[in-house]
Amino acid sequence: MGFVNYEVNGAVATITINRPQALNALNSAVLDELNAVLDGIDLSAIRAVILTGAGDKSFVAGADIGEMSTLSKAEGEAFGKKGNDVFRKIETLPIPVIAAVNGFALGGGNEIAMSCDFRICADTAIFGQPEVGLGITPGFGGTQRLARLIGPGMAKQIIYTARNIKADEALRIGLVNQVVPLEELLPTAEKLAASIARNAPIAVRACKKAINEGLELGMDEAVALEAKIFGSCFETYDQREGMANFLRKKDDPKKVKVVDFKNA
Ligand code: CO8
Repeated sequence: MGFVNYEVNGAVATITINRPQALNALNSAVLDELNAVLDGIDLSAIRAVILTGAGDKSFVAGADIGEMSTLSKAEGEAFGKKGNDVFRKIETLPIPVIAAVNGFALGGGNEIAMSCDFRICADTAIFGQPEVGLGITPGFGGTQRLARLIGPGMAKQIIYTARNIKADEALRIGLVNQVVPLEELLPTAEKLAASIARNAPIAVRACKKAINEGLELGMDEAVALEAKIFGSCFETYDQREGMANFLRKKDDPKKVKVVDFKNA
């Protein structure tokens, strides 16, 4: 595919938005390809995904302003829905997705990063929602996810002022989890992904579901959902073997081994 690269290394897949001549801006073709790549992930083998941008300047510099400039109201709404559908697919992918933000994450770029499970970024990264300066609202989930992620007061300030945010501030306000030098970004993301992939996939997926779906509920319903998901882990190979391994280690430390979880 032309605009989106997909690479697999063991149980970790890396998706790279590859349109560096436009700072990886998202036009319809990029969104269509990304959608197809997400549909093609082999969920029986892949346990974590890294999402990044090509080049060392930009993660994603937003939705394509040229493509949007002449849209009608109906076309604007349809374009917003197209992006939202793809980003929701990322958010609800059964396995974790880590955004490795390697530069500009503006508008749709910040929005796609926020649809990932969490974000790490290069010290050169710049975040922002510049839409009001272009006469539009954030339309790929920004008004919703930024407020949920960093709180409505800070989200409103960032969105209304359209100001850019550097990596250190992004870390301070909880938009990203970690800042590293640019050259260490992908190795750090790969290490994180590998450490996730080593754990029981059944349990990791269940945690993602419990956190994402629980956040939509009141606390009584949320803890009931947690109990149900917790219960669903029992009688699985991964639960039986994970716990048996702990008990064997306790019995005899020489019996320490890495559990070969099977997602079963
Ligand atoms: N769309 C289209 N092309 C872009 C975009 C973009 N968002 N960003 C950069 N490019 C292109 C430039 O036009 C330029 O192309 P060319 O070489 O052909 O002139 C190339 O990328 C390189 O960009 P610059 O020369 O501008 O590079 P600089 O280093 O000077 O500046 C910036 C980098 C600061 C990132 C600058 O490019 C910029 O401000 N880009 C726009 C950022 C922006 O405003 N993004 C938000 C867009 S709106 C959005 O994302 C809304 C999402 C919701 C949509 C809802 C739909 C209804």
